Amino acid sequence: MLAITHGDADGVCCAALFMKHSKSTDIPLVFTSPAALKDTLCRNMIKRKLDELYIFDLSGNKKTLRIASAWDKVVWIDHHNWEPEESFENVEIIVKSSPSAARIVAEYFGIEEERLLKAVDEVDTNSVQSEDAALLRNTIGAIKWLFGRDGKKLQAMLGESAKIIAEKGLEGLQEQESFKEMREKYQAFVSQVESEALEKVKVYTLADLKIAVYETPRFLPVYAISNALLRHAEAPFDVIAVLFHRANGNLLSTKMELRTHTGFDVQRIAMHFNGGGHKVAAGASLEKLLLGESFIEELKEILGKA
Ligand SMILES: [Mn+2]
Repeated sequence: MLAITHGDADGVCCAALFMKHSKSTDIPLVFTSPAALKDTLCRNMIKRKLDELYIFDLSGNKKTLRIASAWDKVVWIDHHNWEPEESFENVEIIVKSSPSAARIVAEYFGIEEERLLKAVDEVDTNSVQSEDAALLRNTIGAIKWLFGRDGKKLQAMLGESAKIIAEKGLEGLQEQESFKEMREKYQAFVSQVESEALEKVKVYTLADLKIAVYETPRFLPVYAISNALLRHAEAPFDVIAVLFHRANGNLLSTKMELRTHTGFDVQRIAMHFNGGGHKVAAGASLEKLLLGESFIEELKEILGKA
């Protein structure tokens, strides 16, 4: 058996709920992203029985669906905006609209965890109000920030947080000493990100749309940038584009994250770059360097506005 889930707070909660359902925290678990799902599936087929596969909070496509269908039994639960192109008798796909994928996972397995679900709904829709939601967001944010460059450690720490939530709920996350320290460091970093975002963002106007573009080579939490930009003199923004530029040897790439303050459909833009997600939060991974200026040029064409 194998469970593959998204490497974010929602994905971690899906894993925790699945552990509760399985009455075991000892489940082979892999965290990944929609863009890396094909490789994650392939890598994890080797020397495995291919009996049962669970996929949570990750959108699929024709190829990943076909690869997943090699397992005897597949349960795929997601809340992103996509539709399976093919159906397989051994693959059960539950894709529907929901504030979090965790909420659909809980419903599917019949698990009552309203406190956790409320928190994860707030985090995944970037409308954090409660202390529970802030705790969840800051714990997973801290893990991704501290261990993002060390794949193995990141997997282990995300897995550890899922176990703690499964066993002790959000209180477990609150009490764990090592997590407390991580959250404190992370919160200091986030305040710094917020002031930098306000300083370094570039603002464009395309017809009646306000676009904010932030480019960076570092890992930064997108929600912090988006929230900080609410305080910008030109806010609210219809499109917030965060372009993460990466260099791997000679290979340059850009990870694009799109958000909106106004409910503008940013998924449409992401899809143009072969990405996806939700209408108000979407992204794409590009195997080339895409600078802010070029993004704006392409955006003009996409939106049909000169
Ligand atoms: Mn999600």
